[in-house]
Amino acid sequence: MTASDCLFCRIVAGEIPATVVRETPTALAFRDINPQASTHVLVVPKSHHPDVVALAKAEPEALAEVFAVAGEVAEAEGIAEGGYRLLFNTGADAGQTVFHAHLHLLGGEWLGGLVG
Ligand code: D5M
Repeated sequence: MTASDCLFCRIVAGEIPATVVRETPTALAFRDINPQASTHVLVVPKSHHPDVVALAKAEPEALAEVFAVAGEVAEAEGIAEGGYRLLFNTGADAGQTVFHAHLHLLGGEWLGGLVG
C-alpha cells in the first residue's frame, strides 16, 4: 500500500533522496532532515499507514520489524549501551507532521527526562 502524495512513500520508492542507514524487506531507516539529537533516525514501514495505531492494527509484524530495525540501528550507531529514545508522534496535537507512521530514534547524548 503506497500513497503517491506521501513524502515517506516517495522516500521508500527512491523518488526523494534520503540518507538511508538500514533497509529490510519491510522497513527503511534514514536520517531525520532536522535532527533533534546527535543521532536522529526515522524508521518507517515500507507500506503506508497514517500512524502507528493504524500500522499496529493492519500489520503488527511490520511494527515489530520497525522496532527491531531501530535496535539494529542503535547498535550500529554505537548508542545502544548509553541508551536512546523511541517515540511515535500520533496526531496533530502530538506534533505529527508526516502522516506515514514513523518511529523516531533519538540518542547519542543526554536527552533529559520526558515528563520532568
Ligand atoms: O516527524 C516528521 C519528521 O520528518 C521531522 O522530524 C522531520 C522529518 N522529515 C521531514 N522531511 C524529511 C525528509 N525529506 N527526509 C528526512 N526527514 C524528513 P513528525 O513526528 O511527523 O513531526
